[in-house]
Amino acid sequence: MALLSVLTPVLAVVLCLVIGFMLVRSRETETTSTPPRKTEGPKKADFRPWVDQDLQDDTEITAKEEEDGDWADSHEEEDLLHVPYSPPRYPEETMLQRSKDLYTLMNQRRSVRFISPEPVPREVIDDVIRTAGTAPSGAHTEPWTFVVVSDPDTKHQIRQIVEEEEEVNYRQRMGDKWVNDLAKLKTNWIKDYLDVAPYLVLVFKQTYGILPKDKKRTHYYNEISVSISCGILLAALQNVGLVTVTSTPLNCGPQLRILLKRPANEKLLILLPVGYPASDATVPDLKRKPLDDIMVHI
Ligand code: IYR
Repeated sequence: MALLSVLTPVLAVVLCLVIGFMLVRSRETETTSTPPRKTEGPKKADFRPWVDQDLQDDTEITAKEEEDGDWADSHEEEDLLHVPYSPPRYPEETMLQRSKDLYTLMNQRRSVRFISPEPVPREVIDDVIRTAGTAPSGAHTEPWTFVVVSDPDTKHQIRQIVEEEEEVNYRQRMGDKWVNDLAKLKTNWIKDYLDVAPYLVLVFKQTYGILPKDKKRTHYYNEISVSISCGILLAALQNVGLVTVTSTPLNCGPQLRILLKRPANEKLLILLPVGYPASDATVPDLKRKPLDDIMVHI
């Protein structure tokens, strides 16, 4: 009996420890285990990090680092003046004409893989990039960097990186289904245009901004913002009669970022070779979906 009364507090402590340990374990599994997928995202067996996480380039920025970083508050930035805004208003007839003219122009846009080496005026490229920079962005953070490359050596190094990775992509990473889906486009890992095009524009999304004193600034919706700016860039190129192909070289982002000496907060979103179309350029005879297939009017 005496032994039992001595052991009771010991047993109580042991019991508390066991319950506490079990609680901590169950919390850990809740936070670390992935939630069940509702949609048909890649199954565990299909998980291909080089495809699914290609844009993440998280080699240098870990979530931990982001949490620990010194983030700026918006009140630390200046107050913003609001000014009157009155863009031109057109008569309906003019609106209709303009809507048709822009559609006709944009409907002529094609992804072109055969680009002429003919030089393109630098000022035109500057204006095209300026135009891309007019895109809206989350909290007006303008989270884009357009790296314009005309230096032949750098273009060649870009080509070497891209072709080396793309060969592995086509032969192994992309898988048979993807490669078969692309067969009709007659693409492969040989990318002459990376040497030939007078300009390569590598568009980087800034995953966060860097303010004075190394404070970090949140770049809300940075990928959507930069994607919109790319759309405007494509329209601006079409407007001046230049061509490009929206290439997204899988698994090349980190190497290209380092080659171009871009900081770790920047991740490659798209690579655009830019120039006039080659005189013998061809494109696949693709058709676009009719309006009824792309628009729902309620
Ligand atoms: N990035 C490769 C493969 C490729 C992928 C898609 I999706 C395309 O629409 C076209 C090509 C390449 O550039 O060849």
